Amino acid sequence: MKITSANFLTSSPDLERCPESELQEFAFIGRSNVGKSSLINLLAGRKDLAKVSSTPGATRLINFFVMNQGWMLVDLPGYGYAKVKKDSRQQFQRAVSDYLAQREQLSCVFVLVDSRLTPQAIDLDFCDWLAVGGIPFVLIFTKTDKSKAGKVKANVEKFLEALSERVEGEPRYFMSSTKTGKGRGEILDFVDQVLKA
Ligand SMILES: Nc1nc2c(ncn2[C@@H]2O[C@H](COP(=O)(O)OP(=O)(O)O)[C@@H](O)[C@H]2O)c(=O)[nH]1
Ligand SMILES: [Mg+2]
Repeated sequence: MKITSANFLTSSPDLERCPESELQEFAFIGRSNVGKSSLINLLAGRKDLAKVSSTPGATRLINFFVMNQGWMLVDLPGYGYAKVKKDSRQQFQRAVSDYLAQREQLSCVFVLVDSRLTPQAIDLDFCDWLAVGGIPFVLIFTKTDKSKAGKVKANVEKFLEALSERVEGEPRYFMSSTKTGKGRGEILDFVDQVLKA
């Protein structure tokens, strides 16, 4: 799929204030600093669509972008950022879980995982939560240019193995690098397939 337009629509603090729209939504989520904003910019082919933030946890709203006037890219707040005050943390966690569990337009969640790391409980727990809720998700292992290919492969395998102990079936997964553009074509083609299904 070629991206011909990518436009910011709105930011919503909670599910109730998400936009009325009939477009299918593809949501992106992961730990702060996993490379979510960079990946969204790569997919959109824009340098500054999602702000590549140097202050992790700063983005606490659900951000909606209309792609090709035909689908919605949804940028969800990063999880697992401990320095946010407890009240506001609970507030945005509820917004995200409400959105994921109840948003009817949601077609698929892209869970971003840092390919440099061995399996992290927070990512596994989140995938487990999605699976239990019957929320469709796929994985994107990010920053693959930052480690040797062998290490990336080992981390991916370990993650899938750890996940298989908790979740039935192996999720589809992609590898990405915003430095080389790796993954862009495959991820957009996947979105295209879901839209056409
Ligand atoms: N080398 C490399 N750096 C990346 C990649 N993706 C993100 N980064 C860097 O990782 C940091 C966090 O990225 P950002 O997109 O802001 O992460 P976010 O907090 O998940 O939105 C930034 O310094 C990015 O430049 C990647 O694929 N390769
Ligand atoms: Mg960001």
